[in-house]
Amino acid sequence: MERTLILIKPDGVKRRLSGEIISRFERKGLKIVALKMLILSKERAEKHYDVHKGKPFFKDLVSYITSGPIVAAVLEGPGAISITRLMSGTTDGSKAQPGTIRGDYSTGIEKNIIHASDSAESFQHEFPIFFQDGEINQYQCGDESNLY
Ligand code: 3AN
Repeated sequence: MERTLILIKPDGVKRRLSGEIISRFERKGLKIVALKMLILSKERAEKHYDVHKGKPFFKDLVSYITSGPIVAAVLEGPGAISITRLMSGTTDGSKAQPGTIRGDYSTGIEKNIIHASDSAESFQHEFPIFFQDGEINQYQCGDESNLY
């Protein structure tokens, strides 16, 4: 089954939106298989965002994502990667569709509430920055035959 990583960024946590965001994904039919709150070190943040190294916003991005607690989760379900991206909305909250997380809760490009892996390759790169393999919980939900 497909898995993806989401991060609720410091603005989302501090605005008390963690429960709301996780709830949206659960109601959609995705399953939480790992979940934690942490403050990211500069080193881990730079690793997570290494594709953006050298871009003008890289330093601010790292300093922002390390500025407070984040919530990291691994979500599982068919199409989990594209579903979480669609539900998150486009990067710039001022342009994201209403009904998406960024469209409903963000007005900017840096404080945009959520990160979601954009591909299976990104998930492979990002997952070990936040979790160990043993932290994945495999279990069945009673409604899976109605969902998949
Ligand atoms: P997404 O999170 O939608 O996949 P990416 O991967 O292009 O977007 O960018 C990663 C993060 O970098 C974004 N979530 C955003 O916080 C920040 N970012 C991207 N582009 C800019 C920009 N032009 N100015 C400031 N921050 C940016």
